[in-house]
Amino acid sequence: MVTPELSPEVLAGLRGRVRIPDYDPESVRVGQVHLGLGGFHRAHQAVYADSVLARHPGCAISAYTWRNAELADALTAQDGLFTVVTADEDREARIIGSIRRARSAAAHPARFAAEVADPAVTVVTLTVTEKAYPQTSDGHLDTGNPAIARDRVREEPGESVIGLLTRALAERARRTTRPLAVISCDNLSGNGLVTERLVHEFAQQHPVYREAELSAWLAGHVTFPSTVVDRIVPGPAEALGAEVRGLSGVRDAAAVLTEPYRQWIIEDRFLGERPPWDEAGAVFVPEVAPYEQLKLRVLNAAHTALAYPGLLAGQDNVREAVTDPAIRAGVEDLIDQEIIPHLPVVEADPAAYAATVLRRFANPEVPYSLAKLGADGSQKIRQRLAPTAVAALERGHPPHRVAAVLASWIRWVVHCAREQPDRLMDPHSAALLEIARTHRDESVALRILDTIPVVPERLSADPVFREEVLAGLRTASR
Ligand code: CS2
Repeated sequence: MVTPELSPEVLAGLRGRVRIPDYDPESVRVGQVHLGLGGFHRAHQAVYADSVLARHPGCAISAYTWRNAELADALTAQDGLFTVVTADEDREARIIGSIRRARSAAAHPARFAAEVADPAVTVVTLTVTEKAYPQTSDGHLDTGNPAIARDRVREEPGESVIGLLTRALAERARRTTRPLAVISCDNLSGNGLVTERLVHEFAQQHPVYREAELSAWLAGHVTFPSTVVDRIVPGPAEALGAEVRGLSGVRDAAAVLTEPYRQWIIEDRFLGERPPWDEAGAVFVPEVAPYEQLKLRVLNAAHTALAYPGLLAGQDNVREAVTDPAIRAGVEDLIDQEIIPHLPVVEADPAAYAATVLRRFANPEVPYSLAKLGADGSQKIRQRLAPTAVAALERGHPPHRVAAVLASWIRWVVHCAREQPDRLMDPHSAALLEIARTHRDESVALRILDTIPVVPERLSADPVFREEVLAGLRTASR
């Protein structure tokens, strides 16, 4: 017998086998536009929306991948339906119906802009990764970024996320006065503030939007709440398709596996309606900073600290790295000796939080790939580890554990340059490979510190920090 594809027609027949939407997906309306439709969005924001749609039928999502047309087509073929499998003992499978439309933004930029301009839309969410927010070392829009530079002089920008988003907001300004919230769900410190600043700067620098005084309009109609999102969602796994077929009896080309834990903290900064995601467990707070510092500086930093030693040891996923005694000891020392002592005051118990995080990393059901974790190191180190080193230096403590993480990333760059250049995934990979090929030993590290903005200048120019990075490289090579 041919296994049927997931579709609205088969949904009712799945009741009892898997959890299905408690509303009719075909009768809900889009109130949210999302950019960055990957596994994380499907297992996070889409689940929150799914949980509130029965009571709030205007909260469905129109989601855009950045370039991946294949995924958008696969979801469209399933009428937006997909399965989330939660990796706990009973492997719950739940069909999510909140994504009503899926397209690629690169292929449909005008459509994206028109949807953001729709007065029924009250919120735009983004999961576009750190590199989509190009910043100079002092936090301004990086006009040297090639996509930004080209978008700045295009009548209809769309090559960069910031350009496309600003274009969509300009369209909204022409169409409605209803307020909108743009919510970045990326692992950046002050993600709302960063998005707001970059969009305003783009609007001020683009000739048409400057003329239209878009920035002033934005100030009165669009807020950019900061958020902290947390859920470990490993990349696509081949075995998942077969598991979903076993659980629900249907084929699903967009199924996603996730750990049970999820968290969404959102700054309460809305001019209009606030999305009712709190009914699904999201928490609105006046200030996200304490949550953000804990999550970025402990969880994300530990992830990054595990990635490079693990990759260099030939490991495949984070569980292998966190259960390797030597690598684990290094991360525990980093957390205990440098991260926790230099955290700003947080309400939670950071040591208990860190212990939970390391347990989550060791979950055998969630094999998060080190290749994915190690990608975009230049962006991640800056966000996750640099603030700890800055705080340590301010108190006169040489941050040798953070420097050791930077050293392990540099060793990974050198390894890739020598043996597997394709494995270095980074917006700066061309420059990094070039440095690693044309410099020797310690001068590789110094050249990287001098030319690649992996840490703020406050660190890259600091003699103590530079010496610590070199010491980290020497220790590793002994
Ligand atoms: C990870 C994050 O890929 C990465 O760099 O550190 O995606 C992490 O899994 C999430 O932030 C967890 O919430």
